[in-house]
This record gives sequence, C-alpha cells and structure tokens, in this order.
Amino acid sequence: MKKERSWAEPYKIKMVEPLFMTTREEREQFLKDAGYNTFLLRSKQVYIDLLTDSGTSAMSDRQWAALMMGDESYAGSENFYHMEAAIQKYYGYKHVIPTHQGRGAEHILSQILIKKGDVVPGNMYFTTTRLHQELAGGTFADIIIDEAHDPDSELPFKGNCDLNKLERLITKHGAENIPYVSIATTVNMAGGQPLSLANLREVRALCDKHGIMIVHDMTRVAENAYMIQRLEEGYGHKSTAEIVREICDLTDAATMSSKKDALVNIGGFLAVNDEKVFEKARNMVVVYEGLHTYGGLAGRDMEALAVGIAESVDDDHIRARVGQVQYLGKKLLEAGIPIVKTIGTHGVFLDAKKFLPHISQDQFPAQSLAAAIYADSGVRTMERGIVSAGRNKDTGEENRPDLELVRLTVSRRVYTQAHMDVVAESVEYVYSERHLIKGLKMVYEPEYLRFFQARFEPIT
Ligand code: PLI
Repeated sequence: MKKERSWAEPYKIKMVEPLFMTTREEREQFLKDAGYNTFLLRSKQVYIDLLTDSGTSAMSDRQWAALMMGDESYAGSENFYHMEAAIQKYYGYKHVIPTHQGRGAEHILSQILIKKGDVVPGNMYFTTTRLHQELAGGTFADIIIDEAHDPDSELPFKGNCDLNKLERLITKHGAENIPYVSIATTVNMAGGQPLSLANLREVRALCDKHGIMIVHDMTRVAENAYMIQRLEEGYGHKSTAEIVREICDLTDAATMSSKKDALVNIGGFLAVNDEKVFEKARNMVVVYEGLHTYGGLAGRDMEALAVGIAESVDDDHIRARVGQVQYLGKKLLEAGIPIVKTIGTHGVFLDAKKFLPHISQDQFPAQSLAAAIYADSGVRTMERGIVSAGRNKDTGEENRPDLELVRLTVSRRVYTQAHMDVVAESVEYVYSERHLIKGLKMVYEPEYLRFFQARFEPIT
C-alpha cells in the first residue's frame, strides 16, 4: 500500500518579512524591562514569535486582493454582505453581527443571555470568555472530562464534555439558571484539544431535554473538524468543510475570533439563529462596536474574512496547518521533553510542572520557563498556568489549575519547518539546563486578565 505522504505547505512564498536576531545579553535586559512577561516585549526584540496564533496569520494573495475591494461606506457595505454570505454558507448560522474581535461578541452575548446568579457550564474556561460571563453576573462551571486536566492522558478527544458533570449542574441549579452551555472547538486551555461529534450530539440531546441553548466558541472549529476527520469513526471520508458544518448545525449560536482559524489579522462575529437574540444583539452592537453592518471592522477587513473563511476549511490547508504543529510536537516528544499529550492543533504545550519540578506553582513555573526560553533564543512563548487562571471572582483567592503550561503557538502560514527545528533546539537546550532556572514573584497585578500586563521579578 502507498504510504501517506508528509504534510507540506500547499502554497509558495512571494513576500517575506525580516526577523531580528539579538544577543543573550540584550535579551536579558529586554526581559527585565518587560517585567519577565513575554506580552510586554516589543516585537522587534523577538526572533520567532510563538506567543499566539491570534491575528498573526499570513494572508493569501486572494485575501490581499480582497482588501483592495474594501467598500468603506458607513452603512450597508457590500463587504458585510459577502462576509455574512460566507458565514451562512460555511457555518450555517442564520444571523450575523460583526464585532472587532472575539471578545466583542462574547461581551454582547453574555450581557444578553446571562442574568445575575446564573451558572454557565463549559468545556474548560477561556480567559476572556469566563470574564465576560462573570461581568454579566454569571459563574463559569467546568464540565470538561477529567482527562483534559491530565497532561499525560493520550485520549484523542480531550475536549469532550462529561455528561454527568453537566447533568449534576442542571439538577443542582435548575435549567432556568443555566442560560446556555458553552462549547469550544478546540479547547485552547487544555492544549488545543478537540471534541468529538459523538460527544457534541450527546450534549445536544441533554440540552434539548432541558431546553438549554448551546453557544459555540468556534475560534478553531476547522482544526477541530480536521481532528474529527482523522480520528473519529465514520468521518474519514468527509471533508473538513462538511464536518465544520455538522458541528455548527448542532449548536444555536456562536462567538468567533476570526483572528485564528479564519486567517485574518483582525475581526470577529456573533452568529445566532434565534430572532429575538438577534434583535437584541443588533441593538447592542451599535452601542459597543459600531453599526450592525461593520461592528468595528473596516469594509476591507470583512472582505478578507469572507475569503479567509473559505480558505480555512480547505482540506490541504488544514492538513498542513495541523501537520506543522504536530511536527514540532513529535520532535519535542522524541527529545523527551514533557509536553501535553495528545499534541494539540494550534500549538505545543510544555508541561512546566514536570519541566521545572523544583519551582512551586506559587513561583510561577510556566512564566519562568517562558522567560528562560526567550533568554536562550529570542523565541517568544506564553504562560498558560496559574497566572492566566487568575483569581476566584468571589473569594479573590488564586485559581490553581492542574495544568501549568507554556504554549508554543504556531501562527498559520508564517514559519517554516526550519523555524520549528530551531524552536525545538532551544527548548531542548533549556531543558538540559533546567536546574538553573529560578522562580518569579509577581510585583504588579492588574485587576482583569492579569497575564497580559502583570510584572515579575526573579526570586534570588
Ligand atoms: O482575542 P479575541 O478577542 O479575538 O478572542 C477571544 C478568544 C475566545 N475564545 C478562544 C478559544 C480564544 O482562543 C480567544 C482568544 N485567544 C487568544 C488571544 C489566544 O492567544 O489564544
């Protein structure tokens, strides 16, 4: 039988952007100036940027051409209708509200659906999503399977929901106090883990029984669909586009950060099927984002998104995108580096607890490790552990997640296999010198989403 060929980029490069090399001495100074927070580095101080996959994709020549078709009318821009048609065609939702990015959609939807005292179950928290739920008076409740909190579990669908956890919440709080179940594809904080269609169907059935809506955080839905195609029984012959549509059809509304899957540098939307929710959202968007036919976006941004959505569900694109992430993950696994298994779809996540067993969680091991990798090579990664988890909204105590991770996030269509090799070399070197890494103390803590702006100092 013919062996499956290696993944390769289904495109060639026609424009390049220089990268900047710095010395270790310079980087140590930059880190100090940035309070040991990689979010506070300037991009020119970074060599290979694995901070995030958000808004960092390389657009295609088709998307750049689409930018030139920007119809910058205040109201009724043609580009809005193209974007709306793409969302309806590929995702199937009826009504579309454009927003400047994902959290704009989360804000509007949370304010409309959540009342004080409500509980919002979800397959693991995401930082901005949970904050908007809390600001609207709700409390997030984790219903992801236990294995998602275990970096060593090798289940294929670690983004799945535990139906018993959901059922218990419904019994305890009553369906009337659960405005919706929040389902993310894929689950970012678990390490980019997909959920299966079989599981989503079970969630749908339980929600239908109790009259509860499902809101889909579809930020990385094409990546999730690709994993279903690869790993879920009965889906090997279906296209990514078909699977994406099947996922969306099982849900009632969606918030989207188009800055990830959909291959644009800025943008998002809220999509809903319910007329009443749509009317409220259309009313709110003009207060917080912009008119309902642009929602904080330029016409050209919406046109690029219409093209990006179609490209994002292309099977060759998604195979290469996830293939590159898996390439990096396998390389690190082979070198014996502790990473989250199963390898996710948008990045490789280092297990900082195992990497730095001599640093307690109070001394921010993942934050320290991200700083150490930057100092070694100029590769910028980010913390996804106790700093990102923030504080309990009622008690003010620090949340202590089981997962204390450093995310090596791979931007779409940006870096080459050789860049991934250099990243792996740096992580391997830092691992060999791990005993030299010291913990940090937090010296400045902002009130909201502290990981973005917190500052640290080394513990001497
Ligand atoms: O960054 P926004 O506001 O466009 O989107 C917020 C958002 C919502 N859901 C999920 C699953 C995300 O990953 C997400 C943003 N993620 C960022 C910025 C990241 O670095 O992962």
